[in-house]
Amino acid sequence: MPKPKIKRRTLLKAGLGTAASSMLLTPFSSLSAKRPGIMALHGKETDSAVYYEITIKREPLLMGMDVGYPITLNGQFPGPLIRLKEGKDAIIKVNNQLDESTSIHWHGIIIPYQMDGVPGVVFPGIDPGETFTYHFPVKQSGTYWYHSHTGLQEQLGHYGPLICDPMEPEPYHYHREHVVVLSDWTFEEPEAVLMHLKKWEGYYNYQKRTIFDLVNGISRKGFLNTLKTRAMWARMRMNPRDIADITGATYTYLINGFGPDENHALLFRPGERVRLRIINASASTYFDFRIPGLKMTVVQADGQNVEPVEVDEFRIAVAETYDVIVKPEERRPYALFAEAMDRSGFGLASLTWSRNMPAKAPPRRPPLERGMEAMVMDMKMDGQMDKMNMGQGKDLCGQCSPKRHRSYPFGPDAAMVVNRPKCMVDNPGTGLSGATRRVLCYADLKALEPYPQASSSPDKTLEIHLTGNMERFIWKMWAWDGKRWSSRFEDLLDFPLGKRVRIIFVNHTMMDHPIHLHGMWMRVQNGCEPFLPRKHTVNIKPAEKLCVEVDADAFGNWAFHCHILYHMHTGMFRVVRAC
Ligand SMILES: [Cu+2]
Repeated sequence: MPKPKIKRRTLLKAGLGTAASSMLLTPFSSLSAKRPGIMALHGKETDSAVYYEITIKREPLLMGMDVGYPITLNGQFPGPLIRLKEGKDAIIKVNNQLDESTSIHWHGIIIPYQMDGVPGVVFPGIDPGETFTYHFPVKQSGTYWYHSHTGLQEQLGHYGPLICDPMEPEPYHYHREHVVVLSDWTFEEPEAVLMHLKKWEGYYNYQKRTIFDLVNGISRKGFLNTLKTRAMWARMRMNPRDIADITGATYTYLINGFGPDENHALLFRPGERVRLRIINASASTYFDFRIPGLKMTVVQADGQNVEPVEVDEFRIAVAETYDVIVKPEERRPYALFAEAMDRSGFGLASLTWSRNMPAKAPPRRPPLERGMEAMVMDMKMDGQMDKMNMGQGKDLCGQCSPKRHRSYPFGPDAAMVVNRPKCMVDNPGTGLSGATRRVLCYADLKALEPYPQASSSPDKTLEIHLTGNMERFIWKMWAWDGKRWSSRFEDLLDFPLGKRVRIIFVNHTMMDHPIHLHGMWMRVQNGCEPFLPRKHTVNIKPAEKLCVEVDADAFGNWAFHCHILYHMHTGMFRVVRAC
């Protein structure tokens, strides 16, 4: 077992000594400068285009009280806010001053494939010292983001918010807006993080069960039941608390680049309607986002307008965005509280009327466990069949069932196989279902416009089976096209241009996976036909089947992958060919 490392929080408690000693090791005078948070990038605008320039570097920066070594964009971490205009071209010159290749991908933007920014798929990347100019028409509006698609650079801070301002007025009103970029930061090099994950799957999981949990379980559930449940988890070689691969053991959770101790303040005046554009730019963290004392009205998901829905909390998967409108009436600070899904830490900022009035974090909730809710009927584990009879959820995606395969070709790629996956669009996720407060789920997302030819049946159906082996840290996207299985990067997934493709996702793992399709929208089959919401990233829960439809309307090769950086990097990545 690797030695637990000293937690950053412990270091912080040691006070100035730590900061001072790191400063001695890194003699850079600029370090004392306070990070400004998210700043809008200044550019040039003409009648037909907006022009920006970005320079990418790696440089030391004071992160909280420690010195980090992030990738900066125009000297900022996270990168600056880029505002594009629907109807005008975007012309963005990118200078690479790193000593390695880099790239920028415009996440969620419908774009000519040559400008999509994925090295090895659509372009060779931007070499050190080189410049690449992105030039594309902006045909959409809403909240998005951008990030590196090279190696593990995203974990180093190579990301920022992106807003496309609409041509037409939006169907809701607000007095002011704030961008809220959620992310995860580690002082470890991302390559070291990946090495730790490969060597020992529980490396960052300090919330493993203790003997006290066992005694507790026995008194609640009885001796036999407790042992049975434990034996089941042990047979799957998993821990019920493996909710996230990487946890607060190494991560500091950030809002707009600021840690929970840094009192990042976003201002309001009582009575104002405030729009929050919430972006999950994490490499690996899902957040449960809430503002205790305030209802949030969700008006956009992944940059697309939805029928307003009032919630108390929502889970935001990696790479998703939600826009909410809140109306704080009282002269008091409200906590923007982004709790990591596994409860190992949180991001905190204040929505406040005065910078001197920071909000306090609400009480923490206990660590999550993958309950029986995630365990579906019969699962094949290491060749054994386990039968667990549980109620089936409502099947809102109806006809979208995968074929009943007699066997799967996954082999050691899959630690387990889910034979009867469940539709879960009306379930907000592990640990959130059954709550008395209102928590958003996909079934709540209703597009404002019906989609064209909603009733026409798909021209092609593709099953995407997500598999994982946590012990070996191998993650894959297996595709079944009705004739054959494929899982290799080189095997392109054919989307006939101009046709409608139905994708049925099946998650055979015990983790959530945020799957992102470049270049084309996915319409989620959530029971709201014909008002299905369009998304660029869809979360697939453990043992879930989720169905989406894609109109293959964009020529080119497109990346299609899990947006958990370390899953993508170790194999959960495919390429779609639309032609
Ligand atoms: Cu994944």
